[in-house]
Amino acid sequence: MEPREPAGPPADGARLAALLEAFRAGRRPALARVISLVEDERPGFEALLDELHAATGRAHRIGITGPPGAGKSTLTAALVRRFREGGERVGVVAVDPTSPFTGGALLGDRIRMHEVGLDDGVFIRSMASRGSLGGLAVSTKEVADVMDAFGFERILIETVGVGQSELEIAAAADTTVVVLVPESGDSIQAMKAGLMEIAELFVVNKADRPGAQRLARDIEMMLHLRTGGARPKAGRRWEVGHHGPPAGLAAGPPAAAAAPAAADAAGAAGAADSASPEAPPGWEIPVLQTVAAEGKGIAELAAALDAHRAWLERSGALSRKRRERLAGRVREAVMRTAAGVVWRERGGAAILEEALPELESGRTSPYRVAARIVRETLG
Ligand SMILES: Nc1nc2c(ncn2[C@@H]2O[C@H](COP(=O)(O)OP(=O)(O)O)[C@@H](O)[C@H]2O)c(=O)[nH]1
Ligand SMILES: [Mg+2]
Repeated sequence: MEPREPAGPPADGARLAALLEAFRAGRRPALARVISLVEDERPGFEALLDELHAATGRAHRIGITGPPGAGKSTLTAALVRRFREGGERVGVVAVDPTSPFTGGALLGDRIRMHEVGLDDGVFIRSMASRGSLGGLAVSTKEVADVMDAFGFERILIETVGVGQSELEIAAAADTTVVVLVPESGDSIQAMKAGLMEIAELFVVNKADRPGAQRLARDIEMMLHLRTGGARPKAGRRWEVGHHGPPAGLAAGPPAAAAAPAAADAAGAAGAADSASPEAPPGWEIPVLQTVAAEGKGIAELAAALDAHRAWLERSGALSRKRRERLAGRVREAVMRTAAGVVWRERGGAAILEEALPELESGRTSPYRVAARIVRETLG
């Protein structure tokens, strides 16, 4: 685990400039400090992100998700070793809702255990997920941006997938890996949790246990069912066969019309892409088997990750994902700014306070009060 930086006094311009200089010089304490500022959304964090933005966009962002205990951390550690052997520098963001710090610390220990001394090419940050049972912390994506700007070639984002924020995970990563284990009902759980929707790579881990083969077959069958008939979902690209897109892809209504919520969350670009008559060949989702604890299947997984990355570039999907990500950042920044204006700068909190008795007695509704606050602060 990297030590968490103490919050310190509010960052002024000169302090931020010095911090940026140290960051750009590749100093790890500066990286840790910038991550903390961003994670805690401390004053100046948006200015920092603004400064770093031009240096982002090079890293391969890999999301690793799945149920608790599936071996995500073990797999992450194994991948880190693999990438390090290849001379790549790796940033890890571990979002563990069950125990944010011990979870990350465990992962850190697991990676360190196998390393001789301190490896400067690995940086691990553990984060708490905020206000939900799993998924991503609010600022996970920005922390990944910071690591990207620092120069890590791979960024691994480990999250528990429990059916809360699949689209968020998928949006944060270039490549989303779903890890399952041969425990009973896992494939059914995956369907329920929506993990099937976001997987670009399946890993059946704990392949040393009975049932791994069957689970892998079940997943393959489900994938086949999905790709056999229906047209691709909004923002997703399933295998489209050997002869170009299925008829439904070109002829059907825009995907956004069928799934407005999903399209909205993932960005509208997916819908536009689905409607394109010249859709690139699809990505055939591989189902791999690993024994992460013994490093088995990791080379194949790394190769599949590279293949997916190459496909992303070839097909144009990478630039689409990046476009969606950038648009998402803008929306989030607008929300943050607007909330600041409403609640702090223009007295929205006072209007709310004043309305509480009326609200309580039922003379007004939360929606009327909200409308009044927006009108009087932003209108
Ligand atoms: N038998 C077996 N156990 C594994 C394998 N990979 C991980 N484990 C064990 O499964 C447990 C949970 O692993 P962990 O990586 O913490 O899972 P996470 O909650 O998904 O991050 C640990 O005790 C691991 O040692 C594997 O391939 N085979
Ligand atoms: Mg874990």
